[in-house]
Amino acid sequence: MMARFNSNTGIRYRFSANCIVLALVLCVVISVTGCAQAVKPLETKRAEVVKEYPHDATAFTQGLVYHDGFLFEGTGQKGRSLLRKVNLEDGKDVVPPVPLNEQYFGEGITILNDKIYQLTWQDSYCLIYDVKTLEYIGHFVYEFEGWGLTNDGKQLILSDGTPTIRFIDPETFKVTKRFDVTERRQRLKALNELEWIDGEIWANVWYEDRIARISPETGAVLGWVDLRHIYPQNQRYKESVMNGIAYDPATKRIFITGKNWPKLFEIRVSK
Ligand SMILES: [Ca+2]
Repeated sequence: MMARFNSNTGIRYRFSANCIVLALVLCVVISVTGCAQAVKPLETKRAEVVKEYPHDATAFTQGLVYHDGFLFEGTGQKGRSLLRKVNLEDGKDVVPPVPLNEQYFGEGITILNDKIYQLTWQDSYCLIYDVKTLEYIGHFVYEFEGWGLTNDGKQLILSDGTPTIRFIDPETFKVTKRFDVTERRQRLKALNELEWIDGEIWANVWYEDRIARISPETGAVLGWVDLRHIYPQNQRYKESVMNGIAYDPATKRIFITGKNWPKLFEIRVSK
């Protein structure tokens, strides 16, 4: 009896030991697989140039929008900031540009409900114009820096040069939602010009010729668009960075340009 009892106990011990080893192996496999997924980089799509257009090389582009067949552009620098309505084909002004007060440094623009909204960098004013006449019709004040601006058809969406994106009610001017943009849980710095493209927020990153595609629900980066090959660095000066995204939803054309770039590019990004 004793021998049989000991034998059974030995089998049980060996069986238990085998189970523990198997469980440890499974844990290691799952852990390694999980780590491999965690460090896998997000997809980067390379933009292809479809067509080139002239762009005013004196324009220090801070905001770019396509609306009703024309480009609208906001430019920066104190004493030189403008709001412009531009012909796509030749890059020339359709109407005389609207100068900002000399104390303002113009930033991002967007068009919502027939109004143009134009941020000023550290001046706390969002200027509002009639889209048909470009007449100034009012402003609202905000308590953060103004960099990029777009909208989702209901809310203004604003970047301030940090990872933070704010949604702002265009009637009450109150912040209704905010999040920090993250890539693999790391906060993304220096978000600049914005565009709403097919349910995503696209943001170019200051000093980097690349665009982050951002979830408007979570702030997570969904992927990247690489533009580094479009306007070589050795042909421009330090501040002449990519900074302008516009979208024509009717034809699904995407346009990009930058500060003092002599060209504006229609690009195609593979699905
Ligand atoms: Ca834009």
